[in-house]
Amino acid sequence: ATLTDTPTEQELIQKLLNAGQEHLFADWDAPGTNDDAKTTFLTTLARVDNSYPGGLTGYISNARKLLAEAQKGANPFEGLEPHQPAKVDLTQFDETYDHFEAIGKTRFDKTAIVLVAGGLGERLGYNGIKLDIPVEVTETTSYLANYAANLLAMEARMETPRPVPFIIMVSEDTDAKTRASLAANDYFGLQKEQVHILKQELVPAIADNDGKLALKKKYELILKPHGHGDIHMLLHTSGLATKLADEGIEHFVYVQDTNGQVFNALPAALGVSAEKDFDFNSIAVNRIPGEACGGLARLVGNGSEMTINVEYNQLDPLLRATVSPDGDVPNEQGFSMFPGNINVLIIKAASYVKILKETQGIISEFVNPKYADDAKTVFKKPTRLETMMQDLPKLFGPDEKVGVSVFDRRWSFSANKNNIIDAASKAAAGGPPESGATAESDFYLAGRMKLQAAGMDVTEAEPEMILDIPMTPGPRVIARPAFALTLAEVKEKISGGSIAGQGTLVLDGKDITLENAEITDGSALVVKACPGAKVTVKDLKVDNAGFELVKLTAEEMESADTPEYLKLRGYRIENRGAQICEFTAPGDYIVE
Ligand code: UGB
Repeated sequence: ATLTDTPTEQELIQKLLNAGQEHLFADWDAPGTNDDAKTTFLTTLARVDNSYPGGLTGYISNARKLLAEAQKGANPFEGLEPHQPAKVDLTQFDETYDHFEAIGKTRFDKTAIVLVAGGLGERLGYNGIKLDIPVEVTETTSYLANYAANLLAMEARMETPRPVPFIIMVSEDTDAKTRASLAANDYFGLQKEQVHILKQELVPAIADNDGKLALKKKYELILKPHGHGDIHMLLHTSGLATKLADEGIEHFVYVQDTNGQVFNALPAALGVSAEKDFDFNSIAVNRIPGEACGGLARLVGNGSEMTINVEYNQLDPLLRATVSPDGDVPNEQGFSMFPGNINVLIIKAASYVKILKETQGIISEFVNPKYADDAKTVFKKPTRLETMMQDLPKLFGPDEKVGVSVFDRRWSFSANKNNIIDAASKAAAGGPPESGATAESDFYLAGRMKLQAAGMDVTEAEPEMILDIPMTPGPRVIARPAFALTLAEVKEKISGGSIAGQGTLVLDGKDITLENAEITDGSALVVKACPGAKVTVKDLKVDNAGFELVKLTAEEMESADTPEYLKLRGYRIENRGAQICEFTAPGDYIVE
């Protein structure tokens, strides 16, 4: 390279030359030719150098180490046998559930929510950020709006309300659009100061076992995402984990970008974390064999044990080599042997801060190169180091307690991760489609589960196939977080009544009670009450044209005028005459 650069740039170049990266600076044009490209290249190198703890040379040496292990074919599970983890079973709405929920709801003022939203969602193929996709199209609420509403509802239930810290991890792919969405919607009612955006940087791809950084072309690195595990590093380097812990936060809760169910399980899961004093609590579901969701197991051997997520691509080989020669096969209930990780994690702040200080938040990186030769010396394409946020317990010692809280699958988890083609083939193979339609269908299902828990009579509509994806079209029930955050609250506010088929019920507001409401198939009732409006719906029979679920025609599926968020579910929902009762001034109201 022709070193016409600043001293810091020269230092960086020298550092990289010493680290075997001569190829980055070979064949440089003479000064005056392509100078802009050179500057951009050096700026990128400097940015990565700054963002990665240990800098680029640290990254290169970590890569060499991990690549050497991968080349040797080291089995990360050598000598380990999977056993059931410490579990709390919350799959039933029973006394245990009520017990933990009651504890959890007293913890909202000591909880921060961390949303990892740096992923582009390549499997979904949506042209925007996933947080902007509506989780439901009855009222069209985006994932981000839904998360924010849950935070506000948590605040409304605190003895002394305080803002729930909301940390959003973004990446170059999602940063601008996430900020734009927050700004355009006035932060969805949150205070700007309670929202903390942390940006993860991409990392350079690596071309070979010597850790040579891969070039797209002269003066341009290939950069790739480093995985959701970056959140730990960013909470450390930003100082935010320590700051929030100092301000009284006792638990950090990690959620993914498209899981509309997560806040259903949160109160009880927080209760488990608090009562069991878990340093790390993984929310889990009964896993379907072969599903793209890791298995949570207690790995015992080599003189120690550790409860950890075994990622979905590693689970079957581990089971085959140890406890299940047939691999990842269903048990009597049709589930996989180990609970499925849905990447909703609750981490105790005190232990977290300590571990972050000890490790700088670098969470157990791994590398997964695809080799072109048997000797494993050539890669098919450049690889990179990755991290997963659920790997944090790998850094724990024997004193840290890791546990698993198992919830009903559709109560706590239904993501929107797959495009309609892939979702249909997943469904055909007997697995969960995890698509736009199923995520919405499960959103309503959770609403129905709430009504049923309160004793309301719910008759489900027949399942339908939309674009070869099975979904249950109703009843479509939305119990907004403002209405109730816990099952206990739903039970207090709803008694008697029934809803059937494709009936719709939307409840939004803290002081709404429903006594003996009957919503017939296809009818709809929407009740919204502002703070201070006390609404009693009593002995009301709702029989109207309601909301209709209308499948998109082939033409509409093709048309550029159809919003993409409708195309990814294959239908829209139209108001044909729903009864909408909206109370915008404080007072006592009765709807009969
Ligand atoms: N994400 C980031 O913020 N940054 C990144 O660099 C990458 C992702 P995916 P994945 O619950 O179904 C996870 O890609 O990695 C965010 C668990 O590892 O949707 O295939 C991204 O925006 C797996 O054990 O998931 O699998 C999104 O919010 C299982 O639990 C989140 O990270 C699986 O999720 C997840 O990213 C699941």
